[in-house]
Parts: sequence; C-alpha cells; structure tokens
Amino acid sequence: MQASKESNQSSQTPVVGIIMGSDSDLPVMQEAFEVLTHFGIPTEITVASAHRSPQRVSEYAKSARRRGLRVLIAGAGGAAHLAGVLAAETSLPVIGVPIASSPLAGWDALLSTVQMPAGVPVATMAVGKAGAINAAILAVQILAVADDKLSKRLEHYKKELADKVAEKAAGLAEKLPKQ
Ligand code: RP5
Repeated sequence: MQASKESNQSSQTPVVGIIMGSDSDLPVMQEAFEVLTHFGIPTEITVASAHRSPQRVSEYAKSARRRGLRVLIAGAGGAAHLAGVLAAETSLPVIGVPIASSPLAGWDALLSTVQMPAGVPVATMAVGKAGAINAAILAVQILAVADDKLSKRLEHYKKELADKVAEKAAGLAEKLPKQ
C-alpha cells in the first residue's frame, strides 16, 4: 500500500499512521490527528476495516515499517478487532482507541481492543475522544524516547496542562461567595 493512497497533510514521510474502521469514526480520530499535527508529527490517516476489508488491514500492517511509519493508532467501534489484527501483523507499537458507535456505548469496543492474548499487545486507551487524544500523546511519547526536542515539547505541553488547572482553581474562587 502506497503512502499516496492515504490522507497525509504533510509533505514529509508519515511516522504515525491513524487507521479507522469507518469514516464514521473520523469525528473521534480527528482529535488524534490534530494533537499529532500540533506536535509537528507527520501523520497519515486512512480507513481499513478488520471485518469488511481484512486484506487491506493486513497489507497496511505488513508495509507500515517499510514505509517509515513508527507508531500505529487504530480506532474502531463495535466488535473492534482492528487494533488487534494490526498488532498481529506488525512489530510496530499499536495503540487502540475504542469508539462508542454501537448500542453498547463502547463497552464492546473497549473489551475487544483491550483483551488481547499474551504476546500481541495493544496499548488500549479510554473510549472516545479522550482516548484519541491520549493515543496521540502516547505516540509522541514513544517517538520522544529518542528525540530530545520532542521531549522538551512534551514537557511544555504538561506545564500548559498544569497551568490551566491553576487558572481554573483561581477562577473557581472568584465564582464562589466570599465567606
Ligand atoms: C466499526 O463499525 C467502525 O469502526 C465503526 O465504529 C462502526 C460503524 O461503522 P459504519 O457502519 O458507520 O461504517 O467497524
């Protein structure tokens, strides 16, 4: 599978691949794409279904390392086997994002993604948008192990998170009546 067939906003070779079970997963998985873009990580995003297009998933996983990808993020709902099937066919780290797209509100996707047999790990995130955001941050953390500039950006990101909490705490004091 060629990189040109995937959606890639950057002219650089993608190092993170986001794969979704359906284009209906995009509103959730776009969150991951945005975080990776914020950190300047060249990322591609595509659709491949473990159930509807198993051949496409297999080809993606088998060609991923050769094409320069370093981390895969897989988002799927329902009986979500996408992350697990990718992990079965690549030695790259695979991060799974369960999506709440079925009547079971994500429980099915969570259990299908997290309960991998020994030997084939999938780093399973929270259900939904928080999971997609955390998948992207975890991917950045994996890449930052060997990249000091990226790890500095992560430190800055964490400081911003802490600053926002401090701002919220200060704002709360203003909203409450004086005692
Ligand atoms: C899963 O089924 C997809 O990941 C999606 O969350 C869900 C529904 O897909 P569509 O019927 O909207 O294509 O495979």
